[in-house]
Amino acid sequence: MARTLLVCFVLISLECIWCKSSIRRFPDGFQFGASTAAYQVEGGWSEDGKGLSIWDVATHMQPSPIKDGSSGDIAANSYHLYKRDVEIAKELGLDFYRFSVSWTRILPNGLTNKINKLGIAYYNGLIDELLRNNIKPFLTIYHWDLPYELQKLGGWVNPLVTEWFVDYAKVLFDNFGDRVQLWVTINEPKQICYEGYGDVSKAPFINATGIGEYICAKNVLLAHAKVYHLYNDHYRQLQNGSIGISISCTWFDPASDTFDDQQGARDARRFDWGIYAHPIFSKDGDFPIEVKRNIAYKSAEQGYSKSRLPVLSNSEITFIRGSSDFFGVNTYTSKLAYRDASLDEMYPAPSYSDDIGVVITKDPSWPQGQSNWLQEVPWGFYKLLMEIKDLYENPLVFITENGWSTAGGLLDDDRVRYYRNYLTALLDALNQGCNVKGYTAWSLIDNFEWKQGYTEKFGLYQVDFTSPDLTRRPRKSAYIYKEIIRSKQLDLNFEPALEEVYESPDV
Ligand code: GBH
Repeated sequence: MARTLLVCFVLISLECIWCKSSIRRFPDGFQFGASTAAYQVEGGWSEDGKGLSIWDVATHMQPSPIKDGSSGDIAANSYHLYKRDVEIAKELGLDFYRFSVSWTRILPNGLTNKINKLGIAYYNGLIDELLRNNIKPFLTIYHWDLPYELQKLGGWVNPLVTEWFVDYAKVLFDNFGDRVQLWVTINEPKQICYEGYGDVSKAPFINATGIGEYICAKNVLLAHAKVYHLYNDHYRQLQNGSIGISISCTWFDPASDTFDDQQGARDARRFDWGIYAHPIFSKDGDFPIEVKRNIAYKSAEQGYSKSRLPVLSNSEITFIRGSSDFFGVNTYTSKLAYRDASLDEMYPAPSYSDDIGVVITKDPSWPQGQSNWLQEVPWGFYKLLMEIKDLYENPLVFITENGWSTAGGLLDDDRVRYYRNYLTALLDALNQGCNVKGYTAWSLIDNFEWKQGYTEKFGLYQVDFTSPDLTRRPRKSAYIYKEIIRSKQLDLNFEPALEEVYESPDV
């Protein structure tokens, strides 16, 4: 009897190990894609009537704020090579390609007094080429390249930005909505608001933490919701698409299981992505209670007559709540968080970090990417998806970005490992009932990595930035991803023929 039980146990565990670690399937209808963003790949920065964006201005500043002094002036030259990009998407077998539109290619001054026909023509070319190849265009309206003319007026901290954004979006719906059925309004509010207005890690480098990122947050949410309602009220019936927002989500895990650290990690998650997700996806709307509480408390302590976090009125709460057909999750990594009694001296006040009130660390055992901030923590991805399910009544989720950086080279085994482990975590979440309908790799090709210039590579395809034709070549990870998409399953033993990867020596 004991022996029979033992045999049964061994067989069951073996099967579990097999089903968990060897081959697992994605559900029917699950969609795979890859992503880029206009400023990071297009180049053609002043061609055919395009106006200046804040990144054109930032990369031409002296001294340069960019690590390698580079710019997106040419980038991967997708403005001229988009047909090759679509060919790559086809080679990979993608269901969709997520790209963004450059606001100033369409509206050179940011406003609608002048619509640039050549800008419209470029995206028509890209969209039509995708459709000819049976690849769905997934269009991001705003991925960080604000018109410089609008920045002069304050950009995302001027409440009028919601109107500027709506006017711009309308031009896109009018011109592309007959063929585009997947839309993201805004890519990564936190990176726009905190990194651009609170800090100096993204243009326009405003450095007004504790105030700037919160004013921006309210305006971004209202701008997003206005565009959602515009689509909903005036375009959806005819064009029949879906429209959502992409929010960058880091998983913060408590550094210990004390109550304080658990609460601290939760506060960190609410400040990182809850501040944007809660108003849209929670049942009650509004900013998360943890965020409102912390900022109000600190503001009072610091002598402000009211909270530095702007209030959302009841009508604004209602207007924003539910304004998304899906939750676009951009996620790359996780961190550890703990409370520390000596925090008072640690961060300047007021500041975003002081408002959260935690210390952020990482586990040294986590594999490290080429980007400082990027560690591979697949179980953090799983926990993130489970929390989104629990907090927001299991919303429809698209993973709109996920990926790994290297220093370069075609044989990218660590990227392969990252994708496999993150997709395994995704399958685990699907098994727990998470409503994830699609997955997007960042990135289709190597590109301009913002302040890091070309020193960090995220591409499934390598771009040779020294060759005049910006040659694109598949990395090993491209062959692995292609097989995952073809078979709709994750086979951890699949190895592409190395001759295929290695036509010539690695670079
Ligand atoms: C995305 O940003 C962008 O959409 C894309 O343009 C960019 O090229 C790509 O990722 C790669 O960077 O763990 O607390 O230290 C992602 C921005 C910046 C979000 C780092 C997570 C880590 C914060 N990420 N951040 S923390």
